[in-house]
Amino acid sequence: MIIDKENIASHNQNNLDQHNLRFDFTANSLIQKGVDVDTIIKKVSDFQVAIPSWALGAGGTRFGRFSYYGEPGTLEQKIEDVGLIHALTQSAGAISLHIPWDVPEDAEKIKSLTKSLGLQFDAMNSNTFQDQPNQEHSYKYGSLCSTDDNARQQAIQHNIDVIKLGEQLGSKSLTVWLADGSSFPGQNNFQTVLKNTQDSLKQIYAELPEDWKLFIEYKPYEPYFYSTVIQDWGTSFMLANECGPKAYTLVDLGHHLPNTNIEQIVATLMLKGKLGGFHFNDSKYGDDDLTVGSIKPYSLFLIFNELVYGMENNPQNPYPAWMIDASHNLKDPMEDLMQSLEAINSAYAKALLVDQKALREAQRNHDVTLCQEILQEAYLTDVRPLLEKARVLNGGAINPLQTYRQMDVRNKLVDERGKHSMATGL
Ligand SMILES: [Mn+2]
Repeated sequence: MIIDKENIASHNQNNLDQHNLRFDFTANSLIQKGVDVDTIIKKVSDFQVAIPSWALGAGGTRFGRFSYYGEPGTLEQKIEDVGLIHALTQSAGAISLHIPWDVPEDAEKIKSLTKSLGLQFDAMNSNTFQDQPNQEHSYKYGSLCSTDDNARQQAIQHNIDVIKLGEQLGSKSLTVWLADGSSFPGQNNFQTVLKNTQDSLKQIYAELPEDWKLFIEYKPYEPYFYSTVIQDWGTSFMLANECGPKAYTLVDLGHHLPNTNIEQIVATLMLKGKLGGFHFNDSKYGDDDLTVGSIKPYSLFLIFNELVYGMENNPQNPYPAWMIDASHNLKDPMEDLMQSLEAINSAYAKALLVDQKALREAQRNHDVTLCQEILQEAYLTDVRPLLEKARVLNGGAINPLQTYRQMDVRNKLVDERGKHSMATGL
């Protein structure tokens, strides 16, 4: 199923008068305050977030998985789903593949399908956190950290294979999320598993093409409950430094203990030029993988405030790779992803509204009250009309979620794919 721009434009007609009213009010108010509204719209338009291939199927928990109908059963269908989201939102211009869940049978065919939908390939994701059928050596007790040389070598080779596959598709980065760890004190020798991991990552890094990046994720617990080898940003940062200039830390919002000051981590990494990528989601307690902005929208804004500052002031840091890494246990994944995209764009636009000059001045004057006022002034601005404008200018929907429902996309996909199609993934 493909949604063309004329179809979207005709749905936009119903919302156009309302949009124009709202936009004029917001834009005029901001222009009065000296805000360059056109630049903000342009920046929001340019901001593209990758959708991971595993996000289009129903997510599960340790207790089960409730399917919904019309799931994408093939890689082609997953790419088509991202294409639908991108057509409506104009802000999901990339897909991130997970290997081995999404090995393309014909790389060239997949490449041309992706291109025809206006999508690019984001980072490739390797998987050494589960055993595959017919796999020779088990990862039950670790992969890149393993004290079993055969298992470790197999995990290194898998990552190298993923790089090779990514090269065929035109991807430029590899994300390593390492689930290695231990569930009981004494199970692992901390120094041995860290040393093994460092050595494995260096071997993978050595196979990285010149124009590629290696992203190293971290996580304090889960799937193991006592320790993970790469538990925090500091460990990831250290490993990235050990590997070399093409290796970076990747921040996943859900991979922190409650109340961690993530915006400060972002600032530290960008100052050091080592923030490579970002995974968006939201959480209440742990790695809940909830819809972005559904629990802590103000935190998301504060994180974007540091990202915007870093993108403007830290030329030593490359432009980060953006991806949504959420799980959809209850909602239609496509609806959920559109809500996440809206929250991301909203936090970004609000961060762009922060009066950086006034904030610097207030900080210099130790005017703590004013510092807070400046942040709140930006945060409390309703930026939705600006996001609508950014979409409309690119042929997207004024209201993507409403348009998706009016077009009855899900039911059409059920007709096309059947009720009980299943997406690969956890
Ligand atoms: Mn992640």
